[in-house]
Amino acid sequence: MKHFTGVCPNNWIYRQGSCYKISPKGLNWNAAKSAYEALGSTLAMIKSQAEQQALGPKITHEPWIGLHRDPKDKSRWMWIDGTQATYTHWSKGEPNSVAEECGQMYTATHRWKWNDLGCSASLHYVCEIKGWFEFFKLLAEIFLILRKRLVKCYLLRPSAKKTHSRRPYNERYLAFRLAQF
Ligand SMILES: [Ca+2]
Repeated sequence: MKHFTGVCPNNWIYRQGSCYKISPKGLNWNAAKSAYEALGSTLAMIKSQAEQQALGPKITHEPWIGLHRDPKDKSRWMWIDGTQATYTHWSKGEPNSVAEECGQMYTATHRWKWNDLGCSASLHYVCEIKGWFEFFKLLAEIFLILRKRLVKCYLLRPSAKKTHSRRPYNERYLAFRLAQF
């Protein structure tokens, strides 16, 4: 994906289809959560080992991530989009206190592992937005799904005596065309 250096705003980091930025100043977890929402970004959600490995080495300042304890069951962790955290990368012995309800990522000295921490602490934080490439890919997918449905309706219409040979939905072709951007 090295060709898509222009997919993120200036000074954001592009990794695995998303853009990330570490805030220049510290806030408590809830204030950090709100800080960039108006811009369409969220606190970073790290849902796979691949994402952790791609993002981890770029992390400084031991920032907040978009991880918090489930208010209905404090033993469980969830991401700010409401999904349960199935992949986790806790530091040894963490999470270590139900009073610590928010998640942060350590830096290189702790191999970018995670820690639970009281949400009122003032930390830098990592924001995430989807890269423009992902946005265009989503638009193209929606277009192809709609197109496929329209073609299907046309073929099923009883009065339609002729059918046209149409290019089948082809993911490889889509990927090829998107790579031309
Ligand atoms: Ca802790």
